[in-house]
Amino acid sequence: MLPLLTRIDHVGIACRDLEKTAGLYQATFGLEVVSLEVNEEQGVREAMLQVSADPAAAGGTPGYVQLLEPLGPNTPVGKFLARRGEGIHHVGYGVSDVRQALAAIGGTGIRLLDERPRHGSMGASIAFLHPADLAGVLTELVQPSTRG
Ligand code: V0V
Ligand code: CO
Repeated sequence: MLPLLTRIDHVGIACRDLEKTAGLYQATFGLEVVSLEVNEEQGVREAMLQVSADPAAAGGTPGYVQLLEPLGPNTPVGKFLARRGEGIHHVGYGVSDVRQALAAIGGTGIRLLDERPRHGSMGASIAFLHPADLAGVLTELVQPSTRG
């Protein structure tokens, strides 16, 4: 079987205060915010902090820390914060074709939270897999944007 996952794209971290937490990660690790977006469909305000300053050194594509602040209590991240507090919310893996990956993974019986791709950070196409079927980890597939 071909490896479907090409790389670790990001670690998603639920936080209560996006600016404060981004400042903490910047002060502690020197990470820079490279993208700041509101995603209404996902109910979040999110920041991507690039982990490698030199993508070439990381094999061409950097990884990210994604900080997630909920847009309200009745959103995935809002519910997570209420139930568990701040912490790791999901892991995002790179895939070369998210539709193909969904079809292949769906065929194994793992529950797909998205039957078709959604709009993700920085123009990516994303889809989520159910945490209860993957050792308690909410898992995201990320097909990065091909636009510059
Ligand atoms: C909830 N649960 C989780 C979890 N969230 N387990 C592991 N990781 C998480 N992040 C567990 C929770 O502890 C309960 O387990 C159970 O699921 C039901 O909890 P709930 O609060 O009632 O939650 P649900 O069922 O309403 O929704 C949970 C799911 C939902 C995972 C289905 O959050 C979802 O569809 N998430 C996908 C979308 C998303 O998360 N978007 C935000 C990131 P027990 O206690 O019953 O055992 S957006 C993003 O990453 C973007 C835009 C990007 O990267 O570009
Ligand atoms: Co994500």
